[in-house]
Amino acid sequence: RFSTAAATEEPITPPVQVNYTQLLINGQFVDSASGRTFPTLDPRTGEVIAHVAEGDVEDINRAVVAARKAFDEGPWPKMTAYERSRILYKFADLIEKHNDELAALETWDNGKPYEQAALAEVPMLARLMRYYAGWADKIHGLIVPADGPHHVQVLHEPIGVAGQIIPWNFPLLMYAWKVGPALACGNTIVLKTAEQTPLSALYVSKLLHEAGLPDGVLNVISGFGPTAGAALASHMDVDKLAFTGSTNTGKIVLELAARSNLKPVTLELGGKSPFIVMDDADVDQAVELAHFALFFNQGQCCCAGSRTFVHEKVYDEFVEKAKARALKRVVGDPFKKGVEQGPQIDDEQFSKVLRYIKSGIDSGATLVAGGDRFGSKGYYIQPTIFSDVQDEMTIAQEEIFGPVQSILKFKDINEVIKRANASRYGLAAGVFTNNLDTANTLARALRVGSLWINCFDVFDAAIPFGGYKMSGQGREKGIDSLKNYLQVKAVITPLKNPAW
Ligand code: TXE
Repeated sequence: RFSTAAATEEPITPPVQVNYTQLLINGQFVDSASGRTFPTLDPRTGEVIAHVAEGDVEDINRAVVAARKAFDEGPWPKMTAYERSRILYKFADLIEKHNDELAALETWDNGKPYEQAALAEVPMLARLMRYYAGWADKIHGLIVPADGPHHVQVLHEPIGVAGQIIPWNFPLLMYAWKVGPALACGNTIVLKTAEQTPLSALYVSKLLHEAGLPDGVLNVISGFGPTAGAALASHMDVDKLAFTGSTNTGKIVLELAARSNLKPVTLELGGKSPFIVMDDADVDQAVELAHFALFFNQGQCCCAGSRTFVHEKVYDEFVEKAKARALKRVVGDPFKKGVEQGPQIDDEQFSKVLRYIKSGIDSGATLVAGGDRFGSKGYYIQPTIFSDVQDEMTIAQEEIFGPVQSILKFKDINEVIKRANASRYGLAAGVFTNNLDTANTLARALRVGSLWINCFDVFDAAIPFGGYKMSGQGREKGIDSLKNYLQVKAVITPLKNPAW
């Protein structure tokens, strides 16, 4: 029904090979105990890229034994913090050296534009590792002035074996957000990657070992959620769990953690983030930023600005310009230069997004652009826009996780605050205004973990990220992320001669 910016061409051959497909346990690439494998697919075509070892309960057990040994017997937690820091710095250098191979693997397995992976995500991975390398030798406890004649030290110790479960939308960045702080604090790790994107974590973990990481410190298990993931979440010898994924699965892993050994859990879950355009906004700039806030990474961002609230005074102009921008969006083979949008990750997500588009149409929202698959092969979807979206519609309430922008109209700031906050999620929000009072009011009123004023998706290593409400528990990145991986021990000694 609508024209689109680019046609999908025959897929370009990725400039990289798949070298690692086995599980990484105790510093060695090994087959799964069952010998089973599963295919990982190219989202551009649905064709098999490689068969990958399928980890299950027994493999998680083997990996936890290795991580436990590396924690209890060392050398990792017992190395000097400076030595740990140097390994992480060296790792960052190797990431930079292998930037293009890592980016190509990421694009091949995930479908994201190669330029984005090569120019932004892999460099960010190296940056995150340097950030955490810098922390490794600056983590220390306190001496506290307690009442009475006691010398009181508070030690900050690594928590132990960390279980980490990551999703497929930013495989390498999710890896960095989890592995970086855990290693900087001296923990050992069993990481379960997403079944859709197992390849880049195996490759980059090989580099980490080249940088000097001792065996057993980081174990990487490819496999499925209800088997390998659940085994990790419920393992009695895992001391901490960190999870990024859907809110539903977050509830499951939290319950598994509680029912097993009550391991502390950090969760980074779904969102339905508002992006609020005020009436003083430069409409062209607001359209561009709102477009980026939603469509970036094929719309597969937990913090996507997926409820675009536009003030009634600029609403009609905004909708027209948003439509023009969406129709100009370049969709196609993500290895091709200039492509802004590749395919969705897999058939399941592709079908889910198309179902949401149908639900938008059925519920009476106005389809302004897109509305269908793009091309006839792979999991591409047309950049889609709905206007006249109402708060109670499913597309305004549930996480679509695809290239579907929902535009809602509002009249005044108090109304939009109430409506923006009327969500079970609270991950992020965007605000577009030149008025300082408006910006400050919204910054205080919105119940979200990240608020971007006149910008969006600014992800510095030092900025904490996480959610209010059902978007999660705890924070990743920044100084707050270290707390997830530290135990606090109070050591109290009587002072025999308190006068001194
Ligand atoms: O997520 P899951 P899926 C949202 C987004 C998406 C939806 C479903 O809305 O459409 O979730 O995606 C592992 N025990 N997000 O199905 O199931 C799984 O193997 C332990 C938002 O991919 O949450 C994978 O490694 N682990 C999100 C990870 O959990 C289990 C990013 C995420 O998968 C498990 C991705 C179980 N029972 C999807 N079941 C974000 N917050 O960025 C699954 N897993």
